Amino acid sequence: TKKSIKGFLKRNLFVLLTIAAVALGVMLGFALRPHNLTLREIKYFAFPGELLMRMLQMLVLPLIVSSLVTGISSLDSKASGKMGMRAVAYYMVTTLIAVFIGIVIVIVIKPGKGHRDSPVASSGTIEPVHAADAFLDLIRNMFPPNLVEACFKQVREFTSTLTDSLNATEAALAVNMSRVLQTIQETVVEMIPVSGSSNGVNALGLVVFSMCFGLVIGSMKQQGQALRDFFDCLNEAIMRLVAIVIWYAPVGILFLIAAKIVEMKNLAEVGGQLGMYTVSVIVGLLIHGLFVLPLLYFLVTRKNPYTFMAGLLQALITALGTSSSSATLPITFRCLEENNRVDKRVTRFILPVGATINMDGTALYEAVAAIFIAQVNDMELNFGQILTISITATAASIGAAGIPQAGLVTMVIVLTSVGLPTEDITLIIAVDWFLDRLRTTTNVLGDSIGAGIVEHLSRQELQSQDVEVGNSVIEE
Ligand code: DAS
Repeated sequence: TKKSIKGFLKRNLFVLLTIAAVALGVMLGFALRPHNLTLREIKYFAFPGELLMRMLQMLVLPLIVSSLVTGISSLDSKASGKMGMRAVAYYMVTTLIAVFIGIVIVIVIKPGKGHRDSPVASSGTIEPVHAADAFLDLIRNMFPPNLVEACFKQVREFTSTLTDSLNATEAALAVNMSRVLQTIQETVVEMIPVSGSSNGVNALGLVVFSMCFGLVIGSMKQQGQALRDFFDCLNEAIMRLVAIVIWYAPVGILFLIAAKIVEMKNLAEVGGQLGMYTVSVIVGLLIHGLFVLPLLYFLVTRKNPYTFMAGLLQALITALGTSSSSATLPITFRCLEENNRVDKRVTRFILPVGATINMDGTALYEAVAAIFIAQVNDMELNFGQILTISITATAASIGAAGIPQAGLVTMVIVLTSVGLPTEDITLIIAVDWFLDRLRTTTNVLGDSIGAGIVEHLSRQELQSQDVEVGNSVIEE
């Protein structure tokens, strides 16, 4: 048995470390709270966590492109079309179920009835820059969350240093060129907002481009082989980097969680309506994540959903720690491929799309929040308005980027659609950081279960592809 315990520890080392990190983070956070750290001290303390976020974000961009291109180009267009349809059907069905659960719960619990609470103020003072900040910036910049932005910035800085050694005409040219590069950089950054610095927009454009690119390469047969190999190799290399980052993940998660606990407002302040609203969202997410999705998985595959979910534990905890489904994507890939042995052709195709558009947790939360705000304003919603909320909540979840608190921004769509005051978003800001973590975890769970379901439904196409190409493109 000593041997089997050792074997268990070895197999589950990272999961155990990650769970230990969460526990330690919570303890450390509560132990430090009474010390009333300044904002600056908290920022330093959070630094190891911030680095993890940046490392993961850094990997996301090449990961999305390479996985989608290889995933799609390795399937024939008929197979990828079928698989895509199944994924979209799954996304729609599960998102609508999530919205439905949210609506039922918020109508039953009625968190917004009674006297209106005043919103719990959120803090935020700006402090001057110190030498230590500059140093941390240096390390921070070693991990650019957006590789493309980083490339352009580099070239631009290089051209502007060149200008010193040139004559007037050349210098003018170089300055022009530098301007052009800056414009390109800004445009590209707008288009590819996987970075934590840009806010709001999502990676949809990138996903669409990569899918089209993959389809085209796939149709090029032999001619496209070089590109297929290139992206396949790129994907493999990125996944190896992920395997390294995974060693650091428990440390990062520990500090992400501890720092958040240190800086959060006194929870005793969150009572009354806001407390009930929080409970409503949590109950909804739990029902969806622990019962509905597993049931769906079981009904389709006839396999144990909780075993499947156990394999995802690390990704789920990373989602909890980072509040970002796109930052979690590298870990989600690893969990599905390594632990749950989901076919790589499925994960490569389905996961990047799911992380971008499929957000069950966000949809549920949007519906609950909108109806909560209506209740607070004593506004009776009729059936048509509730229907409008379910449609716009779905749209808002598709439109939300996989970055922290993106759902709070897209809330505006839902509120305006039924004439609710958008400034009432301030009512729910105080607890949003917390609910964001939970809904992100639900989002990642939904994407992963979706990959499992689509794999099961597509086994025929996958098998016939195996026979056709001898499965040479992607081998284990
Ligand atoms: N935090 C987001 C996510 O990454 C979405 C949201 O804010 O709802 O899934």
